[in-house]
Amino acid sequence: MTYEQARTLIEQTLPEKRFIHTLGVVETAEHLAKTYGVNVEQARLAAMLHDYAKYMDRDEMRQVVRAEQLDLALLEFDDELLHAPVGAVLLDRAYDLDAAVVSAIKNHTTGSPGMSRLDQVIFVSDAIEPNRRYPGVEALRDVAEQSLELAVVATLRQSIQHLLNKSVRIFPLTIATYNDFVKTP
Ligand code: DGI
Ligand code: FE
Ligand code: FE
Ligand code: FE
Repeated sequence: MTYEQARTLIEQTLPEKRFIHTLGVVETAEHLAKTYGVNVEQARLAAMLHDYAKYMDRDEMRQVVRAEQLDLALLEFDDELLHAPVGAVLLDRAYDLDAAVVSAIKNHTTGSPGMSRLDQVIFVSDAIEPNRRYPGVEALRDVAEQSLELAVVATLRQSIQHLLNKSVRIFPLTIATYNDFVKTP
């Protein structure tokens, strides 16, 4: 699948506000990929596709988790977690995509221990793209200019803190990713 094909698909699939967010992720992912020596074409494509399933029906997504034998633990946590792995598997089935791109889409919400540099670029770009506005986003943008790994840790710290403040359950993979990226002394 080419970037232009992906762009057409996403423009037709997502509402305008989410499409604008997506274009911001593409811009940031391209910049971070160039900065950290990650494949720019893969970064742009993964960024364009990352929220493909964001507005899919909840029960349809839960059905995909079962049918495609994704992690069943996903069904016990916030439905917001589903769009990443479900989008990845649906796109993988429907289009010819590099495994690296599929992985970056799959891991963009929770991260994953040992995730690739491409995965890291998409994970961080999703959090800091220019349309994002929340307390602390400027500090995250600064860290992302210094170190990709430290930006992953900082992004996880802010998102785990946000989840704690909301008193919602935290998906174990999110914590596992945090533990993996915070290096032991
Ligand atoms: O799809 P986006 O809005 O661009 O961003 P995203 O894919 O990072 O999704 C963020 C949403 O996922 C947000 O509503 C919080 C939720 N989320 C992320 N990690 C966890 C989580 N929710 C729970 N309950 N537990 C998590 O570990
Ligand atoms: Fe998302
Ligand atoms: Fe995210
Ligand atoms: Fe997103």
